[in-house]
Amino acid sequence: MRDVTRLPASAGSGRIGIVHLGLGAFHRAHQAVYLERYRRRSGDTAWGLSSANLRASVGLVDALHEAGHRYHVAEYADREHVTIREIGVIEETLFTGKDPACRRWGRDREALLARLAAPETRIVTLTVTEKGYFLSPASGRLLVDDPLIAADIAHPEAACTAPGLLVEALARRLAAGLAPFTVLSCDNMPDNGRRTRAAVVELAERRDAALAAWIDAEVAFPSSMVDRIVPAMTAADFARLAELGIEDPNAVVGEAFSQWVVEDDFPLGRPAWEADGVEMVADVAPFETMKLRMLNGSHSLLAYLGALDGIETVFEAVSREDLVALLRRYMLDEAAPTLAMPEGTDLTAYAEQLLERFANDSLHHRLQQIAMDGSQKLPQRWLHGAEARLAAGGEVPCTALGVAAWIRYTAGDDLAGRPHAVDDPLASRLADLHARHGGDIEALAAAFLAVKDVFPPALAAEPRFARAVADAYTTLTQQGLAGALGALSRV
Ligand code: NAI
Ligand code: CS2
Repeated sequence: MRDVTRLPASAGSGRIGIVHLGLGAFHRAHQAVYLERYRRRSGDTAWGLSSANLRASVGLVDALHEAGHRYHVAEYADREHVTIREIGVIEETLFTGKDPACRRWGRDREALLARLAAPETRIVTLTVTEKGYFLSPASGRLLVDDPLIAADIAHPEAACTAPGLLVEALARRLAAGLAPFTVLSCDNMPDNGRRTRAAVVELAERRDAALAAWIDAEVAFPSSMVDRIVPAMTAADFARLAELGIEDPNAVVGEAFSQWVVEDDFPLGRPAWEADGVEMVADVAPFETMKLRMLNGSHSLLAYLGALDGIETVFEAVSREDLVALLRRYMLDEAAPTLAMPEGTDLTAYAEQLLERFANDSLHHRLQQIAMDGSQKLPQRWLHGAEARLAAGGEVPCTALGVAAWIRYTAGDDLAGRPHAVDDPLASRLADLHARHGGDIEALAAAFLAVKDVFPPALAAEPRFARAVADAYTTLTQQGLAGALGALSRV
């Protein structure tokens, strides 16, 4: 490492203006970093963060508390250049999930609800993963039969889901005559503001129609596009940081690149963070769709195809020419034509920039991490684009190969029979489909395409797509990854 820049943390203030739900790696390396930059530049300390986990892990919540909420973010441009930032904007960490020590839910639930209902809280941000909204990925409707949502409907004051906590907090604000906070989703979902609104309003409707109407009319749910590759930490990451003198169990590592495009709709105000790199726009949808289909769509192709061939990381995957050729073709021929971008957007340059970012050899971004929750990710990454491309008379062979790889991946082992965990809310339902149709590829593909929470009905009913997926599955399982990519390059 030749070039190490170290930036000390801003001073804590004890003041909290933003509550965050989902204290994971990404929050620590993205939203907290923008706020840190803002505070260092402006000196404004009104926007401290209270960050909560509603699920794993209580360990991180308590470790950050012990560390005075200070931690480090290492931003790697490449192997030689890293910026190490200490972060001081988190003022409080809370845990409302199931405490492994006492096996009880909701250790800090009341503290979190009080924080959400406090007049100083003006913004609530979320990174609770796609499944944390409890929406059908394909339709965007609330999963009212999910046991946790059912529990939040039955006992709203003891809410355990993100939508449930937001509804309860907003009800308390309404009762106290306080204006509502702005809700800003920072998860990789299309129209993430509109979707979050749908989850919260639909849940509120089950409780009180007047509350639901107030939320729908008064609460701002701006959408945002978030981008920074922040893989889960590995032992090697901690060891590399230790070599630089950073012994911090709460540290996170990410790429130097970072982007945040936000719809400017904050009735109670917001940090003036434009000068710190946040892009404030009127409509985020084109940027969000571009990022989901090009970046995340490529990631998911690498994840399922690579994992089936025993490849471990994104970097290893893009060291293979045939996989890079697949990504270029997917991005330029299948994703880009479906995007309606503002004048002057160069999607070819964007695709090349993504390939460079994937080739960052300082990141150990495991394909298994990206492969997680495929049922929640596929619609926005591949399927809506494929539907549009087919409707316009185009072909989607790369997407069909990706879908075939995802189906094969959910069987729970790779092409050489090595087992892997399938971490997905629909895992057992998908395993059942394999058990029922495993020997009959056409029936298996048809059964997967009939999963309505994943596949849009028009795409599932498109015979060209069903044929392409079944054919790709056959090639992939009979000829392996190289064979399938070779066959694809000839059509
Ligand atoms: P992580 O594994 O470090 O953290 C996951 C967070 O989600 C934790 O706070 C966990 O408690 C919470 N969570 C998981 N399931 C939940 C549920 N059902 N209800 C409530 N909370 C739940 O993951 P990381 O890296 O922080 O990513 C989280 C999300 O951030 C992603 O799913 C994605 O939407 C978004 N994101 C992540 C990027 C990355 O590179 N890591 C980049 C862009 C967006
Ligand atoms: C990845 C993303 O885990 C995944 O599914 O595709 O989290 C990706 O790293 C980010 O969206 C990059 O901004």
